[in-house]
Amino acid sequence: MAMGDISPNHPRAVSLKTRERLVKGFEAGLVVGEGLAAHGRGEAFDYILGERTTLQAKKAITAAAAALLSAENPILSVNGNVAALVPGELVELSEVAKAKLEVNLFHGSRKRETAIANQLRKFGAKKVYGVDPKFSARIQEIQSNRRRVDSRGIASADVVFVPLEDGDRAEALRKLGKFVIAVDLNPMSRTAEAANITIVDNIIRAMPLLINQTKRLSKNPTANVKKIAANFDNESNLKATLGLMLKRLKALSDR
Ligand code: PTJ
Repeated sequence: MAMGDISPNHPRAVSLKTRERLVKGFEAGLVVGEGLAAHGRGEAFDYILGERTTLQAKKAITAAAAALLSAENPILSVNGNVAALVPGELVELSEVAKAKLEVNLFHGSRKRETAIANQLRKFGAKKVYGVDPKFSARIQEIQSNRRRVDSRGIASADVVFVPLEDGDRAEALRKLGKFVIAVDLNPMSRTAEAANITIVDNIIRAMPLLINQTKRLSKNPTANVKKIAANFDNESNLKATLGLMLKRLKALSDR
């Protein structure tokens, strides 16, 4: 299907347009082939969720906004998929949460790092971390290319936002005492389990809500905001999300 051929009336228009954005990102050198596969896995979980933002996800979004606002050095980690899907939203969130944007890739490549940084700049980012070798640092506990971080960014961050993440990084960041916020449609992933706050929602739907919650909470007293982040229970929230998925599958199988 050629670009622009998707009718807004198509029953799967949002999903098709999201795929189109990723493919465009792949062709522009932002997304790796593996990123397309990762998106497919996300879609499968989203389908089970009913492609909607659950009450549990909304709670996690509010807690995530509170955690970002309570941080001293919050970082938004940017990979190829999110650079293609939500670049403008990442820039807006970085502004409202006063958080730095850092490019951090699993499938490392200087060329892609530069393309992603340029994409963020195109959407208004004034400063992008993770691309200047002068400030390159290493987190030994991480077993992938993601160990290469910016000394002014992830290395010294207290709160790290890691959307669409693979394997071991959330665990390693936790061991280093950092507060981790994940966005992952798979509530069973190691990242989802290791994070302090996991937003089980499609990044496409979650980002605008996260921006709004951050704007709203920024007007609240700091002590209240800190309490919201501290009171969030990730384990029970993930269990409730899995329960919802089961309930939905059961209802479908009983039809
Ligand atoms: O650009 P790079 O090199 O940093 O690589 C990025 C990918 C995504 C390829 C890399 O991080 C990876 O391989 O990730 P995984 O291990 O496939 O994990 C990605 C997780 O994100 C999976 O659990 C998916 O279910 C989930 N996911 C995929 N698309 C979405 C999503 N979650 C929320 N919204 C989505 N649109």
